[in-house]
Amino acid sequence: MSERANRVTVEALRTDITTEQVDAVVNAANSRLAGGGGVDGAIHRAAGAAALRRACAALGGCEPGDAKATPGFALAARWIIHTVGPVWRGGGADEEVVLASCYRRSLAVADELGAASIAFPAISTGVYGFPPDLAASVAVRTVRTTPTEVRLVRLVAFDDATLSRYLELLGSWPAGRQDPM
Ligand code: AR6
Repeated sequence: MSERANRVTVEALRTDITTEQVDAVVNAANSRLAGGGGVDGAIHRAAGAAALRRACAALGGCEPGDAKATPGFALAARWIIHTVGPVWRGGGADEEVVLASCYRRSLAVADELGAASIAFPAISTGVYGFPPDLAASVAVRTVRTTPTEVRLVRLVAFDDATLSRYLELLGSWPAGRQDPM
């Protein structure tokens, strides 16, 4: 697959993903889609916890590396794409493969929905313990090389170190923007 397989613009920024004005925001969920802490908790609170809990319950769970969508409810985003990252177990349990699958499958679901813009949190780098630098490399590599109809990908950092890593990987300090490849 060519590095030029898609014409996506990839940006990195530091923000609270619940405020993103994109077609779809990605949630770093758990396999029961039961809600939780971190970005999952923030998304549930901002979208409206009761409505989102009901919509998630109807999806019947989600395997690590897979992704499933609900409406965005009270978010500015029209959809929430719930993906389940790998729990870091030292690196020998296909964690990188599963994490790459989260980004790929989320883009595939975005394509099914017709979403043109999507914002990703740094999946698995919180409670699930995936090393942040390695996770950023997987994220950038995967969104750059996955064929998709999505035109804008925002990689949302919640801390300066993650933002710096994204910017370094995107090779565009300080703007954090990568125009069509
Ligand atoms: N906006 C953007 N990024 C955020 C936000 C926010 N509002 N809040 C946290 N982050 P985590 P995981 C960053 O723990 O590691 C949940 O309980 C955070 O700084 O949210 O995939 C689920 O239910 C970190 O860099 O997700 C699962 O049980 C990143 O989001 C479990 O945690 C991911 O951290 C999933 O763990």
